[in-house]
Amino acid sequence: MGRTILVTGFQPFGGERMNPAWEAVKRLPDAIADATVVKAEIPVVFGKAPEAVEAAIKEAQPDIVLCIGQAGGRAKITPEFVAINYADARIPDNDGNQPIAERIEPEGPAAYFATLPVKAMVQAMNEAGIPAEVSYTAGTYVCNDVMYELLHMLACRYPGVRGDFLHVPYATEQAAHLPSGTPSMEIETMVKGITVALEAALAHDEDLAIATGSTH
Ligand code: PCA
Repeated sequence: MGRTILVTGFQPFGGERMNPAWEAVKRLPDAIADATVVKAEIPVVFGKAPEAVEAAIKEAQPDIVLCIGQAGGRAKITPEFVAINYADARIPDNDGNQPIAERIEPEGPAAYFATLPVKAMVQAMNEAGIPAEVSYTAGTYVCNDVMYELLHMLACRYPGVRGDFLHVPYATEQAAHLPSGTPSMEIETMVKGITVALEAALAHDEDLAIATGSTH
């Protein structure tokens, strides 16, 4: 039997009319390599977003889960290496919640590392001509909340399912209304990058030992 990949994308937030994450996710093919791709749009709300991810996991029974969000200001597609047990919101979420300096899971570990092969994913994207790099911070807003809770639920309740979070830049359309020099990417380039990254995730149970780290 073929495998299943669950990919989620966020709704718009922060005054934007679109979220490039969901725009890219909804354009993904319905199959990648041997895997069926299941897509879900999730709210930009602390707590509710990971609940929506878990509901989609129960329904789709995936082998791999990749959640995707917008990181305005980043120039590349960035698979996230680590999620931290900490919520610190600069702006309210879409339900008006604004946690400040809070633990996500009071009894949970300080951090979880991605269980998808982030280095292999970045290498595959770069070889396909798509700007990508590993990120070592998913921030402290709803995306980190989703990544932390995803990896927590996979570790506690869904053994064998691998997961990660990936950030995409602003879409070109968004940058048209933003200050000069704001980095952006075409949605179609994101679609290609996410597809190649998922092919790499399917192909590698273990990550590659290649130098994708930083000098700072
Ligand atoms: N990006 C935000 C939340 C939703 C999204 O797409 C973040 O990086 O936390």
